[in-house]
Amino acid sequence: MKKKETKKKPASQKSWIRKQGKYDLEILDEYVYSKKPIRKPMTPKVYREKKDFNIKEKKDEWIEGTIIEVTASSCLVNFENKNVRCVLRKGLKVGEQLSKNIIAVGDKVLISLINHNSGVIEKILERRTILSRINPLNIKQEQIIVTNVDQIAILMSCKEPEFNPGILDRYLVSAEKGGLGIIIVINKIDLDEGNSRRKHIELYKKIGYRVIETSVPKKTGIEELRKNLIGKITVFAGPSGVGKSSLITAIQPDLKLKSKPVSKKTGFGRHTTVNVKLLPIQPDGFVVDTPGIRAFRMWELLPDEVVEYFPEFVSKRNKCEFNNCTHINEPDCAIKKAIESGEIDISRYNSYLKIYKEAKRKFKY
Ligand SMILES: Nc1nc2c(ncn2[C@@H]2O[C@H](COP(=O)(O)OP(=O)(O)OP(=O)(O)O)[C@@H](O)[C@H]2O)c(=O)[nH]1
Ligand SMILES: [Mg+2]
Ligand SMILES: [Zn+2]
Repeated sequence: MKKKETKKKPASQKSWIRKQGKYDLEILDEYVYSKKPIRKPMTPKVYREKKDFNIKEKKDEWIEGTIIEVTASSCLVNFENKNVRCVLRKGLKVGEQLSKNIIAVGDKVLISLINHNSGVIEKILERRTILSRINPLNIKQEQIIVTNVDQIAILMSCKEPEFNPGILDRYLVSAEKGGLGIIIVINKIDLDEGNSRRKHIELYKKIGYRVIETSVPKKTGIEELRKNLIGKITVFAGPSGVGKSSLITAIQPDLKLKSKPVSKKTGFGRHTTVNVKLLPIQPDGFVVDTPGIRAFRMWELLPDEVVEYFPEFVSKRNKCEFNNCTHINEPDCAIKKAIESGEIDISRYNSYLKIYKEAKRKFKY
């Protein structure tokens, strides 16, 4: 139940939101899928090399690995199913770009070994993709969450929390913008007695998305999902409580990720997962469990580009009467005609409208 608003709104909107305790949550919720390199990366001094390890540069002995975890003073690099704790050599470059010793989970690196369980990172290889968010401590800064992600598994549950097409569409737009492979996972099908998920599944399959139905207690769809993860880095995303951690644990039981029941009071999850790690799955591949997010806002999305991220709109938009058609009020709009003929679903169009208007509002400032 929503509490009745009693406090008076102060002059500054920001301070009001902060007082209400909403501010941090909203900023933290700002996930972004982007391929762009970071201009001004955060350079925590903890990443800086403290000692010189007196290892001669023997490039032919460098081993390629993947950073799976970053801690305060070092990081964990995985290669050939082994984990080695590594520190950074000074003045490292990311690809050809000098980026002051910044490393991130997902980075492909070349390391030289000191002994069987420790080493030094000699080189960070070019990043293929970057998944980032706004730095919660400095909203002008972008912060890397994980790099080199191949695909995203967007999880929605049938119930607890209720399936929400609007949120799913926001994740989809964001993933399309980042050029990631997409798997829609519909979890908790054991709770969906009336098979209400069917219409959603048909809609997204028709658009061309891969859709996998799963249930953790009934072990349905787990194998199918695992097959889709082999050889790739896959991020699991979706609102809190939909079962991301439970599903990853079902795929790879030795991971034993924490999960908590959704709150009876709010019907939402409890944001159980906090830090970002790459989790190795057998026989080959990694998954990333992310904290659930309640709200989802777009960042750096231009109003006119929104339509590009709705695949079923793309082939239609050139047939509009006006070539700068926004598909809202213009006459002879091919997208609106497609809604009338049933080719485009109204719920997808409503999502388009919401995201477009949001982008437009932001674009003004
Ligand atoms: N009935 C049913 N419950 C499930 C299923 N999958 C997960 N759950 C339950 O849903 C609750 C939340 O699961 P989590 O795995 O913690 O969800 P999460 O998405 O990781 O949540 P955050 O870490 O908060 O983002 C737990 O009580 C799970 O046991 C499922 O397929 N069916
Ligand atoms: Mg979790
Ligand atoms: Zn149009």
